[in-house]
Amino acid sequence: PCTQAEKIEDRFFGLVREERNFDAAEGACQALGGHLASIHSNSEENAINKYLKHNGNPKDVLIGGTDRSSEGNWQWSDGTAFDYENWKDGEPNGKPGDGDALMTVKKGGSGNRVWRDRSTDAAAAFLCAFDSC
Ligand SMILES: [Ca+2]
Ligand SMILES: [Ca+2]
Repeated sequence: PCTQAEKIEDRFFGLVREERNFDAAEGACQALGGHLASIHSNSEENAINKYLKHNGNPKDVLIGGTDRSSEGNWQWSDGTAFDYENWKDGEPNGKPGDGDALMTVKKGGSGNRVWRDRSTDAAAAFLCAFDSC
């Protein structure tokens, strides 16, 4: 995906449209030298959403958030601070162990996206982020 990755702020983001579950997606991003994407601001998310829109705009896109190690304590797989969030109303709502992966999902036809917690077993397209390409 680095070949089609887009530079947004200081990182490169690459969408993979093959559907994988959380661990397989994180492994695939790591094999390419990155991690599943973390998102740290509204402006960054807006730019990411624009990129997704230009690349098929899958309904669900897995990114790197997980609360698997401590229910309700969300962390990014790249180790950066969980300092921004954009949950859909009523989310996260997974039962412990059953809603430990973060997906950004299309919100109506607006092109905006919001976040939902889903099972780490749920497969979806996924977004990797790289410090360099
Ligand atoms: Ca959870
Ligand atoms: Ca949920």
